Amino acid sequence: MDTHAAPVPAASGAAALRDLILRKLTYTLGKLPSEARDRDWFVATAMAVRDHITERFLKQMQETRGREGKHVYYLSLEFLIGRLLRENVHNLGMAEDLRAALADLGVTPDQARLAEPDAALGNGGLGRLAACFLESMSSLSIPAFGYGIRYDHGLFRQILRDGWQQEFPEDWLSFGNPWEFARPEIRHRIGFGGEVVAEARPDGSEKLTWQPGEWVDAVAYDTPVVGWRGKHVNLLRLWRARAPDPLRLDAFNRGDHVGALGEQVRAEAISKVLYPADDSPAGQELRLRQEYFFTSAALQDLVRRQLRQAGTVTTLADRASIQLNDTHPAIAVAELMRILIDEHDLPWAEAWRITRGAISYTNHTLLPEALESWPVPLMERLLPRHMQIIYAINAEHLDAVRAAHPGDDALLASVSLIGEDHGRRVRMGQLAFVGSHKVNGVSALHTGLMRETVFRDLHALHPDRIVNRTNGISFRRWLMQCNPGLTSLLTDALGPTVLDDSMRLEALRPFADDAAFRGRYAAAKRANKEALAVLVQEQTGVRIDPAALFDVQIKRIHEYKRQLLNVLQTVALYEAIRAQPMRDWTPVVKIFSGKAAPGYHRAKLIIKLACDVARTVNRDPAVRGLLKVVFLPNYNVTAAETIVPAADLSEQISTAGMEASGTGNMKLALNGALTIGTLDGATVEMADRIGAEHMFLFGLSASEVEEKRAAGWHGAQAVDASDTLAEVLEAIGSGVFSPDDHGRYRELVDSLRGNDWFMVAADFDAYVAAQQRAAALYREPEAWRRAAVLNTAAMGWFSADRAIAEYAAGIWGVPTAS
Ligand code: 26W
Repeated sequence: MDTHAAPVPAASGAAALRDLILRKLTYTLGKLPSEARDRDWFVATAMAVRDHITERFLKQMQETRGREGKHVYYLSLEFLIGRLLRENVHNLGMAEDLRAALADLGVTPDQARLAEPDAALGNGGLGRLAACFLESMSSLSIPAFGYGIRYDHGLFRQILRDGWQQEFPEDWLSFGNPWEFARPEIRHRIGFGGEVVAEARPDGSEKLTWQPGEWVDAVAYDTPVVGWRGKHVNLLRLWRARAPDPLRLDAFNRGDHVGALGEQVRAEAISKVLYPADDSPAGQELRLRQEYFFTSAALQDLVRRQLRQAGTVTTLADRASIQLNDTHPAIAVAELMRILIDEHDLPWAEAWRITRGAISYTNHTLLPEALESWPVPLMERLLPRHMQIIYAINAEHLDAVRAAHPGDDALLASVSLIGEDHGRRVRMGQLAFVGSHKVNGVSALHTGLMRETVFRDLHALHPDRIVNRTNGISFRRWLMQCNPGLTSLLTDALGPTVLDDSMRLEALRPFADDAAFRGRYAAAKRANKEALAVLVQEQTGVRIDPAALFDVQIKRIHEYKRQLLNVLQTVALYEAIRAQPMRDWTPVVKIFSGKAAPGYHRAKLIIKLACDVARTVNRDPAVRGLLKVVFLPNYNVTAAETIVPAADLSEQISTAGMEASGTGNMKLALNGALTIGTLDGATVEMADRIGAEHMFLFGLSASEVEEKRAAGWHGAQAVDASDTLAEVLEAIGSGVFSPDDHGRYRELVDSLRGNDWFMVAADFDAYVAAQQRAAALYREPEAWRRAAVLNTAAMGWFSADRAIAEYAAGIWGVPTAS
C-alpha cells in the first residue's frame, strides 16, 4: 500500500453532504431517518462535518511533515467552548450546503443545532478566553495545541428554586461527543506521592530520581479546531484520567468487589468534574492533582513531539512556546525542570534556560483570595521531587536578590516562592513569574496594577518581564454567527473584507450619520430583541416588550462585579415610578443572568434578592409597561449567544481596579449595546476607542477606590448623603421584597452601611445619574442608534485575532499567516 497516499476526500456539495449525513445516521448511529430524533440528526451532522475538518487536518499534516515550525501550547484548566456545530460549519463555509442537505432530509438546521449540548468545561471569562484564543490561533494558521482536562461533568446546571440557586450535575457527554477522537494509544503515565531516591553517579555526583507511590494514566481525546475560512486546523487535546490497572483481580477474586475498584475510582476522580469556584482557591488536594495531572501530561506530550521532530530536548525553547493560562498549570515550571534534569540528564543551568525560554504566564486576577498557593506539607507529600526543585529554584532566585540588595530581608520575604503568612505555602504566581520569560496582564489598567501591587517587588527586579496583552474576542462567534442580521448589514455596507479584517469596521463610522442605515441597524436589533423575548418567556414565563430598553448584566455573580448595585438602582427606579406614575418614563427591562459559586453565600443571596425584586415588580400593576425584571437561569455560552445581540445597555459596573479585563463588555459593544460602566479593565480602552461621549461612564476610579479604602471609608457616609439610597436600603432591609422573611437582607444592607468594600454605596448616586442619562438618550432613538453604530465601528481592535497576533509577535516568537 502507498503510505503517502492523500486522505480520501469527503465529497463536497449539498447532495454529497446529504448522503454523508445519511450514512452516518445509518451505519454509525444505526437508525432509520424515520426514527431519528433531533439529537441523532445533530450527531450524524456533526460527524459529517468532522469528516471535512479531518480531511483538511490530515492534508495539512502531510504537507508540513518534517517542516514543523514552532508550536504554541496553550495550557488551561478551562475551555468554555459552548456549541461547535455552527462555528465549524461557518468557518468551513458550509452553511448553505448544510441547509440544503438537511432540507432534503426534512430537517431544519436549527433542529440539529439546538440538540447540541453546551460544552461548559470552564467557569467564566478565563475559560471562554481560552476557547476564543484557540479559534484565533487556527484562523491565523499558528500551529498550536490546547491542553486541558476532559471533565465528565462541566460547570453545574443552575436551577432557581423560589429564587435560590441550586446546582445540578451537567452531563454533556451522555449522548457521546461527535467532535472528538479518542486516542487510547496516546497515553502518559502521571505519578503522585512516593519518594525521591539518591544514587551516586560514576563521577561521584548525586542523581535524584522520583519514585512515585501512585500512578494515573492520562489518555488523550482530540477535538479539531478549524479556523476561519477553513485555512488551518489545530487540536484541542483534553486528558482523561484512567487507572493503569483498573481492576485489581487479586482483590476481586478474594471477594472484595468494591475494594478491587478502589484504585480506579481514585484515579478517575481527577477528570470527573470541573471545580465550580470562580475567583476563590479550592484548596483541596483533588484540585492540585488535577493541575499536576494535565500539566504533566501536556509536557510529556510536547517533549515527546520535540524528540520525534528534533531528536534532542536542547532546542525545545526554539520549537515550543508554553503559555500558562493563569497559575493553574504553574507547576509546569518544576515539572519541565524535572523532565529535563532527571529524565534527560541536562545540567541545571541549561534546563533552566530552556524552561524560562519556553514558558510564559498570563495573570487573570488580582483578587488576593484567588491567588493560588499550596501548603508545603501537601506538596511534599504529593510531589516530593517538585518540592525539591522549587526549593532549588528559590535558593538561586533569592541568592540573586541578596546579591543585588544585601540586607533587605523584607524584599526577600516578599519575592520568595515560599510564603510564610498562613503556614508555609508555595506561591504559584511567584513560581510562574520566576519561571517565565514574559508575564502578561489582560488589559492596560490590570497590567499596571500588577506592576504596582501583587508583583511589585518582582517587577522591580525584572522590569522587562511584565507586558500587557489586552484581551480580545472571536468575531466569528460573537458577531458573525450569533448576529447574522447585523453581519449582513456590515458586509452590505463595507464589503466582505470586513469578515477577514476586523479593523475594517472603522469604515462604518460615516454610516452613523446615514438615517437609512441606522434604520436597518435598528431593525436588526429589534429582530434580535424579539428572539430574546421569546427565550425569556419560555424560561421565566415573563413577557417583555421588545420596544423597551433591554438593560443587560450577564456574568458570574460576584460582589466585585456589583450586580447588587444594579438591583439597588432597579429598586430606586421602581419606587420612583410608583411615586410619580404619570411621568414620562423610559420603559426598561432589567435582565440578569449568571451563576454563583456553590459555596458563595453572599452571591447566592444577591441572586435571591434579584428574584425577589423581580417577583414584586413584575406583578405590580403600578409599573406595568414601564419596568420588568428577569433573572434568566442557567447562563452559559449558548444563552449568551441570544442575549448579546439583543442588548441595548451593557452593564460593566465592577468596582474600579477589580475586573482584570472583562470580555462580555467587548461582545456587547460590538453588537451595538451602549456601555454603562466604570473605568475598569478593558472598558478603559474601549472608551479610548469608542469615545466616552458614546458611553455612560460613572463612579470612582481605581486610584480613588484605593484612597477611599486607605482613608477608612464607611458606606454610612453615602447613605446619609443620599435620600434615594437611604430609602432603597430601608425598603430592602425591612423586608418589602421578602415578606416571608423580613430579616433576609439585613446583613447585606448592613455591609453597605459598614465598610462597603466594593464601593456600592459610594458609587450609588453616580450610577443612578448614569442610568438617567441612558434612559434619556433612549428616548431619542436616532441619537441612540447613532451611538450604537459608532460603538460597533470602534470595536475592531478588540478581536482575539489582534490579541493573538500580539502574543505571537512579542511573547511566542511565531509568525502569523496574515
Ligand atoms: C483558584 C481559583 C480561581 C479560579 C479561576 C482563581 C481565579 C480564576 C480566574 C482567574 C477567574 C477569571 O476567570 N478571571 C477573568 O479572566 C478574564 C479573561 O482574562 C477577564 O476578562 C476577567 O476580567 C477576569 O475576571
